[in-house]
Amino acid sequence: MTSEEHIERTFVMVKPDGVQRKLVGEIISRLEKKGLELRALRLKNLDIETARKHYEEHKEQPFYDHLVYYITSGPIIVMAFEGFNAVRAVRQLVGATNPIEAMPGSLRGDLCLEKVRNLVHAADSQEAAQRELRLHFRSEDYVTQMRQR
Ligand code: 3AN
Repeated sequence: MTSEEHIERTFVMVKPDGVQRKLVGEIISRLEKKGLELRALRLKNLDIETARKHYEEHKEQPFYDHLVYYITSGPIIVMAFEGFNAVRAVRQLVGATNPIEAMPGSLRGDLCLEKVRNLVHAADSQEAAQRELRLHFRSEDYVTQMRQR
């Protein structure tokens, strides 16, 4: 392990289009195959207040209201994944915001077309990951690691 590699926890959400299109299994599978470990998971509807907080950094953007409307339109999956450099690793697997620019092989590059309905959200920094994990999970939602034999 180099000094740049460390175990992190990151926040990942399957957006309503991902749940509706039954891509939850595929998304989790790709993250797990990379070597990331699932530590918490919930299927839920997001209330408007939490959605507004989640997208707070975009509140001045013209697409903010639409984003909040969309993210509360149907069930989502919220997850905590753990692993080496998990924040960057997940962002690479998710791909660029605009699916047309996302690399083939990434989730957005392979599986979606639109900017708002772009399948997955993943925290873009360790600070964002901490904030989003706190917003969506309580401490008792996390599982502990497998006991060493
Ligand atoms: P990412 O999800 O790739 O980190 P952000 O954080 O820049 O992207 O934007 C958050 C969300 O806002 C995106 N996932 C996307 O759904 C939406 N979004 C970003 N840019 C636009 C845009 N120009 N028009 C419409 N929706 C956008």
